[in-house]
Amino acid sequence: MNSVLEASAAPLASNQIRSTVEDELNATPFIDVHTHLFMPSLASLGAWGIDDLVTYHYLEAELFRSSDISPERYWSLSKREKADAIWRALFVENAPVSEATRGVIAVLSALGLSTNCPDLKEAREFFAAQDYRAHIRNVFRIAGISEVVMTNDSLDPDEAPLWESGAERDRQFHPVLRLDRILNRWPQHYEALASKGYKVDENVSAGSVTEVRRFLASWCETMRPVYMAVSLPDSLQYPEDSVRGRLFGEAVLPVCREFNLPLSLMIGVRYQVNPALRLAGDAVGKADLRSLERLCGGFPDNRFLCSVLSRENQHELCVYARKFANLMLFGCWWFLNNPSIVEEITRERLEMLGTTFIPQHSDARILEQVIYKWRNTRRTLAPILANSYQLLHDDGRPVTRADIRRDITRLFRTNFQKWTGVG
Ligand code: RAT
Ligand code: ZN
Repeated sequence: MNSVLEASAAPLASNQIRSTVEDELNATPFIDVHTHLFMPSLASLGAWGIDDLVTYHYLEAELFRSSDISPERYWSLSKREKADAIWRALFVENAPVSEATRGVIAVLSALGLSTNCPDLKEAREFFAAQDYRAHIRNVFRIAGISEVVMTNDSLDPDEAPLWESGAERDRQFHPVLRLDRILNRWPQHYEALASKGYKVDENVSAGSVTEVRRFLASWCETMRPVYMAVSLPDSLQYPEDSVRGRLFGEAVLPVCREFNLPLSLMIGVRYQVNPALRLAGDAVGKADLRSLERLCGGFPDNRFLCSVLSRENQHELCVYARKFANLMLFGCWWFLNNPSIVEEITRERLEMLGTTFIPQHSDARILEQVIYKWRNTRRTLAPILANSYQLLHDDGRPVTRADIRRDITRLFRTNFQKWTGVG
């Protein structure tokens, strides 16, 4: 055995555990299993730079609490003016202590930019000078991620033609076939399928179901996604005599089996409780996870990824993962992605599932957000993981650096790779 291997196999003293966990978290390149980022050939769809960072919809929601500006007035502004309004209200007139505002500060700091300017001039100049592809590589390096998973919509009129004309692949970006328009808003979108030659109708007759299967299969061939995905309301029911209920069982899950793809379910959104806020207008509700039980139990040959938005659903979600080996939990999503809640959920998952889950994804919509979201994940997880190893050590099992490395790699890479066949 060489000395490096010997060192990593040596039992750690109690006071070495925390720093070893921190080292290994920093040294392991993570896979970001759900984002809204786009590979360079789809760059026209993607967001990056200071104006996009500051107008992130998490920050738009916060603007209306700290400023008198009305949503109507805000939406009438240019992107630059919106960013100026948010910067003034949330970063100049107030200390940016919320998770989303602090994230912008962490990004500016990581990129060597000043964090307390009265305006965005310096940051705008910096981003304008970047070469996009080189900037992506640099951002991934700083964030400590090797690759990200995109969210790709085959019914987006701006996105679909880019895939159909053979968008150039990038090994750091994996596609995902997102199904929200089909499963959640069929009446508004079935005509888009019809216009492409699929014989579908509003009521999803038996013939329509076959045609949706054909549509999905064709997109699996074009896009070669690593999974299919859908966000779902807190009111989700399965089985259900509805468009979604029928398409789940008779179109989506069969095509997932045919192409050996997991289906990702993101459950618990209460859509548009305040439509004036647009993307920021969604809220959260506790879901009835018996529907998830029926999906996992009823389709044992399908694999599911699942993230649940309500804090109140987290414990039962862990219980279901103990019952169904075809269920992989991932991430602390959206309103859950705050250190206090991530800490609670991750402790619970480690206690109930060991290392058989994917602790976090970034959900980044703006490229540079991966810097702060992954920095925060590492910072929040270090004491939690260290505590688990400390308890193990105290209970009599020696813990080594090699153990810690294997577990962190499993949590942030191999669980996903095995589930999807990526890498
Ligand atoms: O976290 C978010 O940005 C949400 O708006 C949603 O996009 C969510 O992540 C989703 O994928 O539906
Ligand atoms: Zn998302």
